[in-house]
Amino acid sequence: MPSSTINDADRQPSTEGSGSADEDPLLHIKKCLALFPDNLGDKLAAFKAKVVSAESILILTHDYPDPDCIASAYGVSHLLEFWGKTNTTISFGGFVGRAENRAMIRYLNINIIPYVLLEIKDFDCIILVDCFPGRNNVSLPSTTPITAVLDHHYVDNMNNLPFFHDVRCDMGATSTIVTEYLLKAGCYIPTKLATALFYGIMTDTGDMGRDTSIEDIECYRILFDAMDSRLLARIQHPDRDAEFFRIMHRGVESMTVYNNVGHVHLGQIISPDYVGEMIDIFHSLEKIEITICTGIFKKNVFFSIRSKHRDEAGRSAEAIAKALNGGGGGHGRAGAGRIPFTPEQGVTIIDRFIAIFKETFNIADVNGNKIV
Ligand SMILES: [Mn+2]
Repeated sequence: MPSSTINDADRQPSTEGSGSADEDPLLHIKKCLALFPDNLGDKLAAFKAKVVSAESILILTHDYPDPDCIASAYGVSHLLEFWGKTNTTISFGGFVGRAENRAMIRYLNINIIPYVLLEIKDFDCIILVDCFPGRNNVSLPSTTPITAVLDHHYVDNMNNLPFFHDVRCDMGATSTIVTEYLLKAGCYIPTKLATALFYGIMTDTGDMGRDTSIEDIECYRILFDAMDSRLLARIQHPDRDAEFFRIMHRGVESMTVYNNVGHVHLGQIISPDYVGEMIDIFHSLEKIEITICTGIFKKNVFFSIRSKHRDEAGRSAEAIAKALNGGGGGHGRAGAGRIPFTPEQGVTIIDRFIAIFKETFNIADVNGNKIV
């Protein structure tokens, strides 16, 4: 294992004028480590102590995974391998619908086993990444003992939890926390992993445009030097199936604007991650401040919220979901949730959802205008 933490062999020659020939090549990383939390070493040691004696390790992400959780799981499995643990399995509930995320898994050769094919009792160590036990986006019985959790979503109460946890809601991505662990551990980050973690930070922060901390930016810079930008471009611009355009068409026809709040309803979708994909496109509509996107998948309303300038997306997602007996949350500029409904509620659920979000955003008396 090389001692360098970045992939020097694949690094492009720097065009920057800074730095002399004998400058320490790891100087930037050393500076970056100084920005990381003082207790990072303790956290890393505590995490290692919890997992290193396990026989069989499961790394689980949230259902319908996004690049941040896929990269985080991939990074944790690499760190475990660095510590001599080769018996790890990465898994998630649901499936990957979004073309970019499928491309990421394919081009980076990330080995993922669907949750339905696993026997939980086969594992003596379960690590959750980018999610927290008990949330409605994790496919795991509530009684299953958890070993460790790495996450950046807000959690109400973290007192007296029986598992290791590093939950930092001021981080834009769990990939940042995992990158810090890899750097602190002195673990080599190969090109493909660097590409994955870079893409994880990039997507969760909307290209560094929202919910970004100084640590996200520093990790992003380090990973930029170590990743493969051509590979990243292939992931970002995958071929799409016709269903993508049919769903987008329905979104355009449905989009309704209430003052500066836009709502897009995608109808029945073949995968819940279309909601997160489409909202980022529609949120670019001029004069829009807040965008809400909904879609129906397997008797659930899946929804996402984006906010351009006000840090209220996650809080609003949580409040709206709660009012309709679902679950939701997120960050300042991006939130999401899921609301289960019965067949009897089926015809009215979207109308009720609209009434609740109009109340939440103080537009209850505003009539909407379609964009087409
Ligand atoms: Mn995330």
